[in-house]
This record gives sequence, C-alpha cells and structure tokens, in this order.
Amino acid sequence: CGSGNSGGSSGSGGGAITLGFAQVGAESGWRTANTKSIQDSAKAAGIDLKFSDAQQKQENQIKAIRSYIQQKVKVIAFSPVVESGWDTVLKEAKTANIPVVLTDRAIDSPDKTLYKTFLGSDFIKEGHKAGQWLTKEFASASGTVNIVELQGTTGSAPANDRKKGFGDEIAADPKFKIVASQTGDFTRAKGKEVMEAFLKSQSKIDVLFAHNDDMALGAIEAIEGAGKVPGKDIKIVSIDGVHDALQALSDGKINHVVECNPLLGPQLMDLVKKVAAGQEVPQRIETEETEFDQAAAKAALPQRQY
Ligand code: GYE
Repeated sequence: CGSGNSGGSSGSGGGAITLGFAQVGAESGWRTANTKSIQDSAKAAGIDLKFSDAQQKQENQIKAIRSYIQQKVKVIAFSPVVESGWDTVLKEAKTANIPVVLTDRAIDSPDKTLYKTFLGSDFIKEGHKAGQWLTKEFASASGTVNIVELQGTTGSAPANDRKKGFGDEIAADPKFKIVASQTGDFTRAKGKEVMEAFLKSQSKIDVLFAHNDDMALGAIEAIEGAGKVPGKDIKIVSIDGVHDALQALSDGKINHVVECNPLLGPQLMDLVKKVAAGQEVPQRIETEETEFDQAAAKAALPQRQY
C-alpha cells in the first residue's frame, strides 16, 4: 500500500475550479513527492492550480493564503507548517466564503468550522510504530538503551505527534532513555549537523530515532564520518519511506522505516471538487500506510516512485 490510486475521475463541468495551494516548502524527499502528486493530479483532474512554496515559514503561508482570498479562488488547500496561529487568516477565508482543506498537517484550533476536512496521516500512530519496533528490537537488552532523537520542524504537527507517540511507547520500560533530542528541521543538512553534535556530546549512542528519512540520511553521513557503522553500532529508525531511505534500509544502514504516504494529490482533488460543489465531506480522512523491514524494502524498491 502507500502508492496512490489513480485519480482524476470525472470532468470538471463548466469553468475549471481554481485551487490555491500553500505548500510548506521543499525540505525533504517526502515533500518533493507530495508537491509532484498535487501538481500532477490537479492537471489530471482539470483543476486550475495556483501553487506557492513557503520555504518553511508560516508568515509566507499566511501571505499566500491572503493572496488566494484576494484572487477569489474557489478552494484553498494548505499543509500548515506549524500547528498554531491560523485562526485569523482562516476566519478571513471563511468570511470570503472560500472553503479550506487541510492536507498532510493539522492545526490545533478548537474551531472546527475553519476548515472542511483534514486529509493526512496519523503521526501519533507513526511514532508508536517506531517505538514498538524499538522495544521489540531491544527486548532482550539488559543495560540502558541510549536513544538520540532528531525532531522535525519545531511546532509542526508531525514533530509534536511523532515525539509523543514514540515517547509513550518506550515509557513503559525505564531502560529506554532519550539522552539527546533536538530539531533537524526535516532536512538532510540539519540532520547531519545535529547528529555530528550528538556524536561529540554523547559517549554512548545505541539508537537514533529520526522524525523523517532525510534527517536519518544526513545522520548516516555524520555517523560514518565519525568512524562508526550506521545500522550496527547505532541502530536507526525513521519515518516516511522515500526511495533513498529504503535503499539505505536494504543496504543495512537503516534498520526500520515507518511509512508516511506523500501521494495525497488524487484524494485531495476529489475533495476539492466536492467542497467546490458544496457537498458534505468527512471531517477527517486518514491515509493508509505500512512499515518496512529490510526484506520489505528490497521488495518495494523497484517500484518505488519517489
Ligand atoms: O514526514 C517530512 C516532511 O508533514 C508528513 O514533512 C510531513 C513531513 C514528512 O518534511 O519528511
């Protein structure tokens, strides 16, 4: 699972729907695949897509949303870079009668009338899965298991929720200890930089939990640079399932990958058509995803599109 089903069903009928989409940025392989999925499926669905890249800055996303309101687009969709601080701009969209669809990341506003639906993964579940793998892998370990954590973008839903899910899972056994935890902003470069610092400050690291694959891939470079063997000296679990991470898993440099599906485009376009037509849609649509061990990564690699 995890490969999007073919989208773009019925024709648009009449004038094309205009969709304003405010993307987070281009920080990771996941994001690149997500952007391509959205652009391709808008084309296939005959939807006129206005696309902006916020470079991981909330103020840029707010600006983009305001400009979509000004342009009177039919629907606004966005992937909120952080969870908080959206009420004002979303109230402006509501006043202008423009329906909003959240994709990928959620907001923490208690006002559920500010958006029609939220399409995306359950990040707490993903954190649980990473933690479950870890507790199994180290079930027979007798001493302390020292864990370092590379967090995603500070204040983002996936960073908050993956941290929580993972933390809850390992909390039952005091031998699991997170000895260092810092943001790597979901990028390879930052993942490498922060892992280098961890390797200097920590005398013993058994496991790395990276909130996404790109940070894990950056960390692998740091680990190798320090003369250690990733996947052996330091076990690695990460989240996403992009091609390069499945390759690293297949090569034994990563030990486990929890999938997060970026191919949200086809489902998003179906939702956009529905809300544009004033139809009811479910408040929450959760993506289906799987997990990869080494054998599963080897099997999936030849068809992996991203
Ligand atoms: O895991 C990470 C990306 O919001 C689920 O953002 C997304 C996350 C994804 O940069 O790679």
